[in-house]
Amino acid sequence: MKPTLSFIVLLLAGLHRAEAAKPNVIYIMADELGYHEPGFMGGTTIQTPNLDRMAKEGVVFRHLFAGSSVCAPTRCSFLTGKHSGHTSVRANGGGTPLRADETTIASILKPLGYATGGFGKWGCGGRDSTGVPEQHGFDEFLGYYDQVHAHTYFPPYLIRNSEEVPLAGNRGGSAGQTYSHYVIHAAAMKFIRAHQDKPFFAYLPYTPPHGNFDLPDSDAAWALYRDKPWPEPARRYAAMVTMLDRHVGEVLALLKELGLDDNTLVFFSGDNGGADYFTSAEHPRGVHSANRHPATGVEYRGKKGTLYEGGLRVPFIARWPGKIAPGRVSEHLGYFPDILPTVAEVTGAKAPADVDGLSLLPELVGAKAAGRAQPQHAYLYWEINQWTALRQGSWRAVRPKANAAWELYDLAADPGESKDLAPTNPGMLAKLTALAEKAHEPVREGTFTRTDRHQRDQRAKFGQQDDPAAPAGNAKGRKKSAAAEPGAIAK
Ligand SMILES: [Ca+2]
Repeated sequence: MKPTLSFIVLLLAGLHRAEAAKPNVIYIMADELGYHEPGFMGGTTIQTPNLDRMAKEGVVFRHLFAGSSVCAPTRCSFLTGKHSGHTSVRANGGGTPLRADETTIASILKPLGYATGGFGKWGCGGRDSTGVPEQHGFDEFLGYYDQVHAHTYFPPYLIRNSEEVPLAGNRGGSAGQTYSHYVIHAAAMKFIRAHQDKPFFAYLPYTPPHGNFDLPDSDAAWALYRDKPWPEPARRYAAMVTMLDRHVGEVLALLKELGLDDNTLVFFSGDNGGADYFTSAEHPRGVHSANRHPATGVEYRGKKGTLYEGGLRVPFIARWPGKIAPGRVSEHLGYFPDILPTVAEVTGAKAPADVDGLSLLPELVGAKAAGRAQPQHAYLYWEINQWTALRQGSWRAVRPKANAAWELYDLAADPGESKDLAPTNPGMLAKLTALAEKAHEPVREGTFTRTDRHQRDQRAKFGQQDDPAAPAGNAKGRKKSAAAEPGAIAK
């Protein structure tokens, strides 16, 4: 029997509905936000009303660790689902590339028809390398490919799919008229709106509050902190976090406006542990207390760049109305490599067999809805520069230098890693270090076909153009007239 036209129409309508039902995924990653800085994590100095509301509407993970303690390696771990003993980007120089053969969260979603957009700091391959986002599943990526480029919010240009997008009036450093983050956020909002009718993955690795600690005086958030009794960088930092919080609120409001709330899984997290910025005698862990709970005084040792707990703890929220029960706090132990398999399970995409992560779906929606219990990691592993660390349950082995002695901590009794148990528990230490040895593979980085454009992007931090007559930027000089937020916030 030949299928009738009406049957075919019905069939296509059904397929369309099935496709429309595929959930959207948005991942917002702040650059540097400390574990205890947002209000929902105990912070008291910075206002984060939108994140606090998002936390109440979703689940807060207290022990969902970063993939690494600095920008590029943690992004690579996130994107590929691998721990840092298996990743290709373990250096933090700026543009170290993914290999051409690597799979990312975006590239597993492409075959399912997802629109894929990235907006912010890439950090997994400079221009003309094998690591560029448009070769790794992204239809569109706007922002900074190289992290050094991202050290200014007033660069003469951003990059979109490896081509330069000029930003008017910018001279690098703090000098300019077009605040890059406004442009990046507006593009992210536009992407979500443009793809409201098909499934999309929006990856928002936003650059605030990473330094330069810089935002236009005209930003509404600045008025909240302008007169605080802190050094100016600490006030700017706080304002950048509140600005970021406002933009998260705008993303959530847009989902509501478009009727996508119930069909969109939204994550928010930091990218690496807090840096203990703005320390003083009065605030030895920094004005904003990234790694010390302001109320309880419980501290995590270390900070960004180290592999003590403080280098890896990030605030983490997942929100999916109707699927994730609101107001829950999860004690599950996981890390960035878990995101790729989670997104794969949620969307029906195929995760590569060699990822190190475990899907978080049962922990997100409950074992009953997921149809199985949450799998637990045999261990979590990190390495960066000379550091190595491995965690198994509450036990943690860490080695701060290649030739240093391993240290051993029981976090159940000693969350601040203050009592080294290596001398008294050599059996546990030997077990963990044997696992660490096995977890490490030699790094295999991607390659560049040419490096001139990548180097140009690094120079753009200072506003320098290839034209030697172009004005150089002044990292110190703030242009007071800078940048109203484009009314855009894209319609
Ligand atoms: Ca970072």
